[in-house]
Amino acid sequence: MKTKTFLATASAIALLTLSGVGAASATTLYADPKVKEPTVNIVQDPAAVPAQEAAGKRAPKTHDVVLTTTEVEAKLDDGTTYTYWTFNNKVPGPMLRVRVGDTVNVSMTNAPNSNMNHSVDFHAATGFLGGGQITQAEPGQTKEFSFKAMAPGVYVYHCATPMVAQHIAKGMFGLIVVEPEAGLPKVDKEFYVMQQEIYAAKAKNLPTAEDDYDGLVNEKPGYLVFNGAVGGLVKDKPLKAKVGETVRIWFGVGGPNFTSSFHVIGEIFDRVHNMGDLETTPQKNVQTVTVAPGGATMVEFKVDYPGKYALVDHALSRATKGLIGILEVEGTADDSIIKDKTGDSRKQLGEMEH
Ligand SMILES: [Cu+2]
Repeated sequence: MKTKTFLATASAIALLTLSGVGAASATTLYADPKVKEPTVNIVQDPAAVPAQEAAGKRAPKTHDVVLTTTEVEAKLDDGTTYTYWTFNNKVPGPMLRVRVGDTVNVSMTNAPNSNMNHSVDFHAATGFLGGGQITQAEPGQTKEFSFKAMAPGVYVYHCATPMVAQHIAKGMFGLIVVEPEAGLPKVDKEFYVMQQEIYAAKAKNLPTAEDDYDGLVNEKPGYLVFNGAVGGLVKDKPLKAKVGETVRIWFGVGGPNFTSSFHVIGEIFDRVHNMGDLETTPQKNVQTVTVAPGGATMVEFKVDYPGKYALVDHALSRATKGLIGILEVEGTADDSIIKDKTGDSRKQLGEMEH
């Protein structure tokens, strides 16, 4: 019954806000209460970053971006599934990469079996609510528009169908990088990580986490995660690098509400492009970077020592709700960088996985 109340209230709010297109229809609005099975793995691969172009100016290009909005049952935590709303069955949706001056053609289809309307708002686009005004799509509909990438930066895109906070919290967000005219310096490894809250709770002895409307409006999430699921970037898809490599993390916050204090335990960011700005000289030697909901950053560091590093929001109570990821670094240890003189390090590395 919790789901029914949640959706009904959400659609009532939808009628009062923005362009007013919320739920699809009364007959398809309410979720089937039967036990649901996971159908896909929604955890976005942190290595799924579009290849970097060679640095140097080039003529503008046109990019075709095809997005499908879906509603799928997937693993949220061990023994727990959840109904996600996604772009292309992944959380976050696909990372997109263009260069300033390029044109982006967006074709967004709302899957025919969706129960809700969906849409997309690109923070990199100017006008028409970033596309949100154009792309409101009922199940089965396709909406198309194009925009010019006018300003370099790393930007969030997200569903902009009321209740927008609900659509974001259920997984509908991603990043688009608009590279400066001359491109970006080469690095050895690039990763794509996004943070979100999930407002859901699991009833005792049930395998499915159900949406928690009161939690959503009062900003009390049941879960906080990187790339969609608890443990998604720990056991399922950790980040991997080798000693000596330069690592770049494209980090964004879908939110919808919580600001991240992004930190990698055991590392220092050599360079931080704060607030998604790719043109200003980066800040150097930063421990923790603040990233707003609907905001992003680019951080870079060289990995100097092997082992496991933990990606966290340094508001560390959130780690207890799932907000932790692992960067695994292979290579030869250099005792001059750090040295374990008591032998406790092995034991503690194991603990990081829980
Ligand atoms: Cu949506």
